[in-house]
Amino acid sequence: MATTGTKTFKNYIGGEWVDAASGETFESLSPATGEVIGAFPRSGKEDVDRAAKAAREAYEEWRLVPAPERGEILFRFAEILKREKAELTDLMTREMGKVKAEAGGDVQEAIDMTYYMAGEGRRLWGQTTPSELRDKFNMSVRVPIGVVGAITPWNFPIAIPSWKLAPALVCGNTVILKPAEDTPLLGERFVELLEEAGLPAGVVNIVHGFGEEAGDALARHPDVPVITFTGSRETGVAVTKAAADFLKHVHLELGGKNAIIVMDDADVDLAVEGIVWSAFGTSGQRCTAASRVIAHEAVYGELQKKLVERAEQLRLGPGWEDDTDVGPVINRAAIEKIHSYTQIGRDEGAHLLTGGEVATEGELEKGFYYRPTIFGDVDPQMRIAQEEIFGPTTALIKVGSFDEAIRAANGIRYGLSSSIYTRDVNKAFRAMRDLVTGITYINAGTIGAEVHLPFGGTKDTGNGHREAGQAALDVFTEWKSIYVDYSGKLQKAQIDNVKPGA
Ligand code: UN1
Repeated sequence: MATTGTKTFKNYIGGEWVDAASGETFESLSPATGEVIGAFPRSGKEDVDRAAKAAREAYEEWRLVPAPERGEILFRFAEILKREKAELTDLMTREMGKVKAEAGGDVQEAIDMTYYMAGEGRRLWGQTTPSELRDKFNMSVRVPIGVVGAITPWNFPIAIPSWKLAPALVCGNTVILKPAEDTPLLGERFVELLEEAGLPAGVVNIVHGFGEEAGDALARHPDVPVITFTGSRETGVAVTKAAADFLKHVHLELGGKNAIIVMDDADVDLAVEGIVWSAFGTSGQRCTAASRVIAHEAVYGELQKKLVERAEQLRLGPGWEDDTDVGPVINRAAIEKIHSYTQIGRDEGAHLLTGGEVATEGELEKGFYYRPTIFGDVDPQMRIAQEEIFGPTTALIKVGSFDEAIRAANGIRYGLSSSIYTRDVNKAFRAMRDLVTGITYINAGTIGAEVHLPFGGTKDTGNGHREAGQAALDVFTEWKSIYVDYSGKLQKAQIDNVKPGA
């Protein structure tokens, strides 16, 4: 890996690498070993002020750069990400902890998103439509908004910055990125590579630090009209409140409590594969993770047995080792939270089938490893079936019918992803219609979204916006309607074209 040790990194503001105004730093630790990855500026209001000034100034020129030219810079960035894929993948196994294949997938998602949005530079379609008056031309165009504040999480430390920055930039906005304090080096590499792709100074800026300090200052800054945030529901509410006094556009991507339904006619072995991948991939630290399995009573016993067998075969270890199936969780607080839910599940009377403990054998003791955990006989109302745990824990719920399965799946505050395993086409289509989530999978797990479709959820998962796909453009542009009157005379809409007496 290129950059480990106790090196001190900087913020990037207006094309300069600079320390935080406070001169203070914080450390990024590897969740796999506890080793120090680097030290990063602990930024606050003053740093955000500087970044906002730089981004605001750069905006006045960047918005005038033709969109295809902005797209070409993104295309170069995608090529650079491809070149750096192996290095970023390795770094991700160390700084964030996910296993190599998944870390490679995270980087690939950024490559895909960046190419997709590079192409958008030659689309960014608006509409033309007839006018109700003669000699008049009507159209609508997308216009950039200004400075975007992007507050990104640690669980997809390269992919999610790309989901936010690639569309924001191609649309003509400038950006201040505040990456998660658990993965600052990946955030800094992302911005360094964007700089290499040829973005003018001030178009992208990075301000490191904590949510309550740098993040809060960004959400409150009057010159940052758009905030895009991925993280917990609670922080999403705090961001919304901080931004409210300025009536900012706020895009939120929050929690999930995603369910996989397994019907009596399902291919159970296929479902087991999908559940293991969706519940324990990324150690369950995806918003889309399958933290609930709702199984028809006819297959519940078989499914439970096979799932427990599979979970117990999973090998815990550092993400960079080839035979690791499940990496560490992000930090000490995470392991404590996950373990507290094991106790909550027990106290609620759910049946702990496997896992439920911190793994400490050998080298694992140095990092934050939690055994894949499955609870059986879970009531849909229990806290372990309602609250987001964000760890390798899933809850098995037994139901007697399709309708009961849908009710249980929908009976939560979140609405991100859902899935059903069935070979009955009628049930599949009813599920597609009735599951109240932003994403639904048929005969696949709850994870694996592709970049050219909208990503996001209903209810408390967000506030109605979507990222990825064409939908992302709505977060980073405003519509402007333009009327061109070439009649040479005053024409009054709704009046001149209405016949007397009509
Ligand atoms: C997230 O969990 O925050 O569909 C994003 C998936 C990934 C993205 C997950 N492509 O699981």
